[in-house]
Amino acid sequence: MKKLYSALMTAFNDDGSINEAGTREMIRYNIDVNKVDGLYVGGSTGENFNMSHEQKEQVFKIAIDEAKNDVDLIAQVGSLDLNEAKYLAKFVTDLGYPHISAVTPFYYNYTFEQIKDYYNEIVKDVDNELIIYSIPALTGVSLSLDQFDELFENPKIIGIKYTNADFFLLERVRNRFPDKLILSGFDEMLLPALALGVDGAIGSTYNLNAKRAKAEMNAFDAGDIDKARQLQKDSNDLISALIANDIYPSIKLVFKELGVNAGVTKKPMAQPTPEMIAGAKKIYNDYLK
Ligand code: NAY
Repeated sequence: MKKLYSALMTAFNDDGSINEAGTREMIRYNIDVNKVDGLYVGGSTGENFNMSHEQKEQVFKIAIDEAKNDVDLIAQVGSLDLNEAKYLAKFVTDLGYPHISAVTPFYYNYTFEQIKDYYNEIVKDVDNELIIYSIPALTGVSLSLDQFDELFENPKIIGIKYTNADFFLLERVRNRFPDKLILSGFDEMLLPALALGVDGAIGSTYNLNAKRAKAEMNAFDAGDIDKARQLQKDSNDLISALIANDIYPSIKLVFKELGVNAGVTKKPMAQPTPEMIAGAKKIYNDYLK
């Protein structure tokens, strides 16, 4: 069975502090209403790279406390500060997270040897399994087929969160590593990723659209490609509208329409404007009601 994970959002207050109650509401909504298979905690959608160290710890604690053993949990611990990444890997492992993930280190144009060392260091002292978080559009770091192969020499590195529109590479990766976990990261490209044999998907829009995405996965598995294409089209109408309205704040505003207090994004992310709020109401009415 393919798995669907929501990339968990963090509810913030206007002053940039974490709104714990709102974050818990989003977790519950994902588990109870969306019925996702898991949550990706501390990723891009969670605004991890906007957060202080204390806030990262706080979110990891809230998520596992609220989700308990109801769904699978993946904690993204990657950081430009390798010591922080190692600390968080141990922190979440001690909390009971069954998987960790780490973004490729970015900004300084690290060599592959340095990237490899980063991953091996993160997993060295923890009894946990790591999923590489590859998102070249945001990090500028593209790993090649052979480089994935080298990273997989470490048995604790078990898969890739593949947030990349390079389907040639995805096909190569899938076929070179049939036993590795490959989770697709671009929600608007779920269907082509399914066609190439991914094991599931992680995404921001599944916070709102998990049922449609699950139905698409089921249609694909049943061989009903026409239905899967129609569902992808319906999803992409929603995703296009969310992107045009600024995706992260808009998902939170649409959550509010669903009765979930998702707070706001943390500055310097955009704060809601009257136009954005009107846009989110329209998105809810047009695509989710
Ligand atoms: C993360 O860590 O939260 C993710 O990478 C989730 C994947 C999302 N990528 C980003 C950059 O937000 O769900 C996607 C993305 O929002 C969606 O496909 C719309 O482009």
